[in-house]
Amino acid sequence: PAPPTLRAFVALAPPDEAKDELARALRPAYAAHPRLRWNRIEDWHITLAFLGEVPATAVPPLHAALADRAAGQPALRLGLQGGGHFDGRLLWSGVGGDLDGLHRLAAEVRALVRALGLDYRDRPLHPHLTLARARRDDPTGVPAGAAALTAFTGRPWWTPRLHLVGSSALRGPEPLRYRDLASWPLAV
Ligand code: 2AM
Repeated sequence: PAPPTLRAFVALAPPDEAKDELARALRPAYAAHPRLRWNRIEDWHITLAFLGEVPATAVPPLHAALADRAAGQPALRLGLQGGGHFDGRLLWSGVGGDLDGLHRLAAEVRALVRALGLDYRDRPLHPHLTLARARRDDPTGVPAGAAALTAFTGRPWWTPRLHLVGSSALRGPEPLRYRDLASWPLAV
């Protein structure tokens, strides 16, 4: 049998107040586009590095390296603002604030992941928070949602923690489900 692996990614999560503020702004879009596959608010995150399948043996050194990185990372001032879509299929909220700091942190996390020898192929970083995906037969919902988001600017926050998140391998009509595997406070 194949050795156990874990599908995981490293992410930041906005605090509840910031998520509530965006959820309130999205209410008309939720009502207008119930056929979109909306991500659960508990699952909202900003991905820094996608790790793919992580072998179980790599998990302890990964935890240690991420804990160490988080401890040396001053909290980042970020905010949710604007939004857009990828190919009319994926609706996202944009991220503003200390984007230089966000890019530096993501580059460092990606470097430590590579240094652990994890086999991973990542996309160029485009800081965003995925809100919804379109069903095949629903071409208008995502662009309409993106148009509704352009005027949104949320209140900024200090990023509290760095998260290692597991993604369920289940793929189907429902949105992917995520679960926090571990998280570490950023330095204050
Ligand atoms: P997305 O939100 O734009 O889909 C878990 O899949 C998280 O990792 C998602 O936030 C996803 O981005 C991100 N991710 C980055 N690179 C990925 C890849 N190559 N395959 C799947 N997800 C990836």
